Amino acid sequence: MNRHSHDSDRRRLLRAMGATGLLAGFNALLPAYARSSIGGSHLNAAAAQVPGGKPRDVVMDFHVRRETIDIAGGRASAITLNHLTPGPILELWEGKNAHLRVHNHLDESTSIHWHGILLPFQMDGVPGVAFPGIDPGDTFEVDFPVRQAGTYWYHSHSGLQEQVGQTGPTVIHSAEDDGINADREYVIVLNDWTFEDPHRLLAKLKEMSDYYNFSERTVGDLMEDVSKSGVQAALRDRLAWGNMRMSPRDIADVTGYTYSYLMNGMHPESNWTGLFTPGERIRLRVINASSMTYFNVRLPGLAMTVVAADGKEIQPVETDEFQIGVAETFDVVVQPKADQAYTIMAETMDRSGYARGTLAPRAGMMAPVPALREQPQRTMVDMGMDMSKMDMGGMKMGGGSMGHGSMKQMDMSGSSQGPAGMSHKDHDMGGSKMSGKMAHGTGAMAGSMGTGAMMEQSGPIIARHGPDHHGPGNLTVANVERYRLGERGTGLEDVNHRVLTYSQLRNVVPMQDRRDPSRTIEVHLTGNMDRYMWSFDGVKYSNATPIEFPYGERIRLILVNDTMMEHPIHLHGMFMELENKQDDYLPFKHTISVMPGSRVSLLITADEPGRWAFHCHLLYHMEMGMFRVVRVSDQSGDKNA
Ligand SMILES: [Cu+2]
Repeated sequence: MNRHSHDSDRRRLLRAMGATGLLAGFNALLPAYARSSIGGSHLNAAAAQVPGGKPRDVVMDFHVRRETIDIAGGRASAITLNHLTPGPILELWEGKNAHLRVHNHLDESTSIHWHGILLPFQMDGVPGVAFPGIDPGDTFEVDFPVRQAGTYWYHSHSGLQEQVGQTGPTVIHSAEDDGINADREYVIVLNDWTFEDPHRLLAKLKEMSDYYNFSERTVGDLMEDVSKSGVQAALRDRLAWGNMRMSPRDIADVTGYTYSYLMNGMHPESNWTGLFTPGERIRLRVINASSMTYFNVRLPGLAMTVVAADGKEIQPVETDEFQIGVAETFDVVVQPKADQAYTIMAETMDRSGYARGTLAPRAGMMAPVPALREQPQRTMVDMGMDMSKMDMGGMKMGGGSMGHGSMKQMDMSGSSQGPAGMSHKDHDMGGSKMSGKMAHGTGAMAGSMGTGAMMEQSGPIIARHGPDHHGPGNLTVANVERYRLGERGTGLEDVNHRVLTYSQLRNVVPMQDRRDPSRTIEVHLTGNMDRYMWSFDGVKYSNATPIEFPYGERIRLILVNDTMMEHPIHLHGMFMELENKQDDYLPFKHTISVMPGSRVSLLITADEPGRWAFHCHLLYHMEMGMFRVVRVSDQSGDKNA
C-alpha cells in the first residue's frame, strides 16, 4: 500500500524477520552499535543493575536534551536524560530526602512527572495542573521527603515528549527489610519507539483510526465463522462489529507496524543481557514506560514470584506470565539454578512485536526466542454486550435514525448460539428495551437498557449512562458492565500456564482507612474510535471541570469502561485501593488497567491536598482529552487548590 511507502523497508524487514523468529543469527549483519550491549545511549547491563548501598539523601541532576542517537537499529532525534534513553535510575531511600534538579536544554517547554511518588503537588510535574512547565534554559528544583518504597518511573508530562525518549526508572529502597532478599536487582524498562514524528503519528490516527491496524478480518474469516456458527450468527456478529466501527482484532491503536519495542532502550536483536550466578535470587523491576503498548511478560523455563505491584508490596504470588498495562510496574523474583540463559520475553498484547532481553551466567549467551503467538480478538463481552441466553422478549429495537442502516438486519431474538467469548449467564431482561436512539453520524449503538440496576451480586450490571449517552465523544455504550478482575488479560485466556490476574493481588498490610466511603464518584471511560476521540463521560478535558475530592474524605471511585479496549487509568498523588475481593488486604495501585465492558471499584483516602492529574496513560488518549484534574480541596477555604 503506497500510503505507507515512506516507511523504511529495512525496518519492515527487521520486523517481519522478528515476527517469524528469523532474527537468530541475523545479529552479525547489524552494525556494531546495534550489536553491542555495552555503552551507547541505553541502559546497558551495568546501568540497569540497581546499585543499592547505604541509605542516604539524594541530590540528582536531570539534563533534558534533544540529540541524535543510535536507537532501535537506526539513528534518530530523541529526547535524552543525561544522554540516555531511558534515563538513568533515580535511586532513593525511604525515610531520606530527594533533591532533584531538572535542567531544560530543549528549545521548548518540558517537565518531569515522578510517577507514583507521594510529594507536594507543586512538584508533581504536570504543566497546566501543578506548575507552568520548565521553560527552555531553566532549571526546576524538586525537594521532598521520601515516604514510600518500591519501583516507579518518571517521564515528561509535556505534549508527546514521552514518546521520543523522555522516560526513566525510579527505585526506592525500603527503610525496613522487605523480606525479598534479592542477591541482585535489575530494572526492566519497556518502551515503544517510532521513527515517525509522534505528532504526525497522532494526525494519522485522527485521520484514519485504523491506520496502524492491518488485521481487519477477511472474507475468509467470515466464511470460517459461517461454517462454525452458521450464517445467522456469523452475520449478526459481523454486522454488530460493523456498527461499532471496530474490528474484533482492534487490540491496539498503534502497532508493530511503526513501533520497535525496546527493553532497557535496546532492540530485541541487540539483546539486553543481565548477568547472574546460578542459584541467585534476582529481583526484576519491570516498568512499562511505553506510550501506547501493553506487554505480556514471561521467562520461558523460569517461574516468577510477583512481590510488588505499582511499587507496593503484595503477598508473593507465583506465576508464569503477567500482562502489564502502560505505566504499571511489577516486581518479580526469579531464581535460575542452571548454568544457562533465559529469555525475558515481552510480547505486545496485540502480538505485532516484542521486546526481548536475556538473563545469562555469561555475556553473549542466549536462549531461544519464542515465536509470536496468534493475535487475540475482541469479544462481545468486551463490547459490553450480552445477547446470548437473555430473554429478549420485551426488547424491541426502535426505528430511530441508524448511522449505517444495517442494524435493522440484526436478529436480536434469543439465539442460543452466541459468538465466541460471550457470557452464558442467564439474565431476565424482560421489560427493558433498546431505545434505538442512534447518535446520528456516529453509528453509535446506544442501547439504553432501562432502569434495571443490579442483577446479581457479582454478575453483570445493567449499565447506567447519562441521558445523552455521553454525547458525541462516545461511540459505544456498554449495555452491561462486568466485574472482570478475576480474568486474564486479553489474549491470555487460553495459554496453558499460570497467568497473573488482578484478583490475586493481596496487600501485605491490612487496610488502614476502614471508614465507609462518604461519597461515590462514577466515571465512564468513553471514546469514539472512528473520530479518534477519547474522553471521560464523553467530555474531553478542555470542556471539563475538576473532579472534587473533599480533603480527608474516603472516596469510592467507580470506573466503567464503555469502550472496547483496555485503558490504564492513572491517578497522581494518591494510591487507590482496588476492590478485588481480598477482604481487608486490598492492593494499592497508582494505575489500573480497566478491561473493556468492565466496572472497577477503587477506594481512595483524599489526604493529599492540591490539584492532581487523573488520566488514561495511553499517551494519545490523554492527548485527545481522556484527562481530568482531581482537586483535593481543604475544607477550610481551598488554600492549596
Ligand atoms: Cu485510553
